[in-house]
Amino acid sequence: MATTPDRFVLPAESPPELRRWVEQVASRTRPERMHWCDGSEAEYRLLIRQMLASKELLELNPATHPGCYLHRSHPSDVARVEHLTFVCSESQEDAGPNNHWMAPAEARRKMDALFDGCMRGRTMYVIPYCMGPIDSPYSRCGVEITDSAYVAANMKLMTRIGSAALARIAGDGSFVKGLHSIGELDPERRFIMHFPESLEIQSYGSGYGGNALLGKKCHALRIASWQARCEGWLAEHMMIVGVENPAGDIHYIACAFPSACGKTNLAMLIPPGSMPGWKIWTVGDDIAWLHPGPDGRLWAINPEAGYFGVLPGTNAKTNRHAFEMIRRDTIFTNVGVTADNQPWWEGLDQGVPVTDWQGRPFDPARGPAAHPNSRFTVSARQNPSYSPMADAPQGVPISALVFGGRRRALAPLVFQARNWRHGVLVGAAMASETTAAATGDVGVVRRDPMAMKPFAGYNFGDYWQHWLSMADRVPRLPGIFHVNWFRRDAAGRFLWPGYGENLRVLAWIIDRCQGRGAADETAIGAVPRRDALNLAGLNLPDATVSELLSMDATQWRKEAEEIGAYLEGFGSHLPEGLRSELGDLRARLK
Ligand code: SAT
Ligand code: MN
Repeated sequence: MATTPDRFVLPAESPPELRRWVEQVASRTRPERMHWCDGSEAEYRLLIRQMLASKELLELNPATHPGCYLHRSHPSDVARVEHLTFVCSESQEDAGPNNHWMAPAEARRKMDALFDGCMRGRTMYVIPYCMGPIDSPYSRCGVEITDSAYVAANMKLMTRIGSAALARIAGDGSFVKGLHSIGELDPERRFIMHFPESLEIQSYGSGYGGNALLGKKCHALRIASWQARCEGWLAEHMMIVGVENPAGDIHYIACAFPSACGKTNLAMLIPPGSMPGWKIWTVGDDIAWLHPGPDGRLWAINPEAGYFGVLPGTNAKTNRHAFEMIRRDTIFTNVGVTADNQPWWEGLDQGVPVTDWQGRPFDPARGPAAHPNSRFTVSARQNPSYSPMADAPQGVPISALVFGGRRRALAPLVFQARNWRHGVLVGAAMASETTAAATGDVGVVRRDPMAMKPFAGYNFGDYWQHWLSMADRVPRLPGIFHVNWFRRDAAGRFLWPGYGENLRVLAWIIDRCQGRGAADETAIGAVPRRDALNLAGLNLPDATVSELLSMDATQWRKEAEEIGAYLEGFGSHLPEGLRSELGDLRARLK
């Protein structure tokens, strides 16, 4: 085997285990150059200049969008590829029926062959990163090795990279090893492999989002969920928001919705005019790491430092904060462009696209100008509602956990689980219509427990048991709620206005956490009395409100059957606590 070219200088402050691994990777992948990321602004600008020169990035209109660039990914590489994503635990049972599994030895053989010489002529970037505030005991570090400058630049915006992370790694002793190459961007030679037992990720053949920015879904959810189970905490697909009431009290809520179901919009919500004095503080928009705190409550940090948000539908009305923050220093991926070189996506209420996301003259007959999963990457600090608590090492105390999905029928606007165990069932039973965030059909209802179907790094049965066990670890657990902003009437129209008006529902949730907020106890949980929800100024017809808050026992009996069939698929791993909780639900629905 060839050795590492001695022209590569490895930083003296890097721990021996890291140096050994980098040398190993370099001798397998044979890069032309090696660059250790220090995370500086100068380095970011250098990466941008290089990508402008290689046409990986195009500069957007510097007058309207200073510091903004467009990246067009390969047309076959526009979303996460769940069918090519594997959890490679020693035993298949540990991965569970919820994951694709490959034996670690086989996965390594496959990946070794793909990585062999794959960085010839390219630069290898070594990116030390920290998920979470550098000084938080709850943060965990990793190093991503990649041959993509686009990945390096995105990692700079999305996480805390560079020297401070490297120093922490040297102190921590362990780190997640993430190896990535865009390869040939060939869908036939594309795999995202996770080795939870050895804290490793190997990703080949995709340059896109969750497949390539390894700190995000691969580390902060798949690997971290495994670590969290071993260490007694939770790594969840949840946004975190602080809701400030007119008295100035802030309550923190964490919400799990599947990809492209509005977590980012909710995290940056603008209170409606009819709720003066209310304010929203964004802690995170996608991922929460939840730890039992010293005071007996559950505390959350956002492991990320930036947003990788969906563009279509984003405008001054639906998400003014996002709209404002992406007018500068933002990387746009797969959007259209106007004649004066501004980024354009469907749902933008100004401008006309002349070029589509593939760089062709825009022709509506060929589909939308922006890809439905087109994204912005931006530092969280540009968000006008950025919470200073996002940098607090201890995180924020969580008052309520909220599950939700896209469901045109069945689930009422909001209900509260009866207790923690029932809440775990509510999360485990989540279902949602699929979106463009992953390749495959859009709009099909599928089970997506805790919005973690694509992201749980181990057997869902064991994962639910771990959730149940939090009751023994956390004396003052948050309340658990379920919301559905997407219910429709017989004609297919949305019943609830959504967006900023969702604050009305959050206000009821906070009331409930404080022992207020009138509700009717139903078989599925506590549903608000209509006078307990602030509906002032909405002009919703009575019939609409009734429908939004209705619970149809016949439909729910059928749903309970389907939940039962789904859960039983986990066989002996299904916790007894969940099985009996479902039995109780069935009995209440009789
Ligand atoms: O592609 S990502 O996984 O980063 C975004 C998402 O699907 O939520
Ligand atoms: Mn997500």
